[in-house]
Amino acid sequence: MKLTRKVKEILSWYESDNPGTKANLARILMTGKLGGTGRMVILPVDQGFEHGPARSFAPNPAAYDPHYHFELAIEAGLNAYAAPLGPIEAGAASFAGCIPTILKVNSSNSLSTTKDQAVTATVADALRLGCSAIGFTIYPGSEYQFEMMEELREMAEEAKSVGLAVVVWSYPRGPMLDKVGETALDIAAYAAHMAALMGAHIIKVKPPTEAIFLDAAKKTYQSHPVEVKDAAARIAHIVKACFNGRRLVVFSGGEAKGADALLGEVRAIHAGGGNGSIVGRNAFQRPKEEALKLLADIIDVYKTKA
Ligand code: FBP
Repeated sequence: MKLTRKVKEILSWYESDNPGTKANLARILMTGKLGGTGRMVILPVDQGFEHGPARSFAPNPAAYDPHYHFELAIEAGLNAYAAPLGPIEAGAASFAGCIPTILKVNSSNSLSTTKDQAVTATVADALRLGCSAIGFTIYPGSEYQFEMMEELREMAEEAKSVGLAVVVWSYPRGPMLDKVGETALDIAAYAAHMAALMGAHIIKVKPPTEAIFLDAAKKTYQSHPVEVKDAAARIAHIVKACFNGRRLVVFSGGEAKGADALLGEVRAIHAGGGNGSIVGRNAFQRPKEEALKLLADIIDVYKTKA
């Protein structure tokens, strides 16, 4: 496979990585209908852990079957499929080599009263299952944020040493953050930046709102304003926080919503220079044909020249 100039350029940003990690990043970037463009659409299916089986899969019961998600990601021409250990194991032989996989190595659940995650898989699992990357969530702002960051440091070091890429879900939450704070622009940029500081190859955050939450940051945002009303400008601000665009950043889809609303967000991500979307519920909670149509529309947005 010949890498495109764009993918070669992206790989050059990761100056310390070994050939194995670069090959795995290239695999993700070169797969699917967006292969070679530097943009990505990834299917994440860890919501069974995060929200429970019925909330995740009852809207589209076919999605109770782990093979369904591999098939959806492959048929839609996505770049990668991310999931915890069990679902990746459940399709490992049937789909070996069909699509890059990201093993989600920590998970939370809705029965927990603390903002923390358990480590539920290992780097050895990722290698055994032929994954291209590990995926790890941190909760900046939680009472356990520093332990989570230390766990990430250990797992990222190990993953990189054996040639895997590292994808970090950076989701601010914890005692000082209310719902507005969790997705405020300054907080989202801070969370994305911390993931970059921790050595993430791919950073995943929620699309930011126009709120500025931290009192300490308000003065700076007043003297150096961001066009907060413009969704593309907000995305561009997050991209800047990720080493001025030297790290890949993708944005999550969130709860199931109308196709127009989701496509509006995708257009803003595209216009703001984000690298793509990681869309779970909005994909697998729709009937398959509808999901394939929506994913094709998302891919079309990313295919157009910025
Ligand atoms: P969605 O597109 O379904 O939002 O998936 C993205 C994701 O990051 C999942 O990986 C994760 O399970 C979920 O969001 C967590 O969402 P929340 O923290 O809002 O419950």
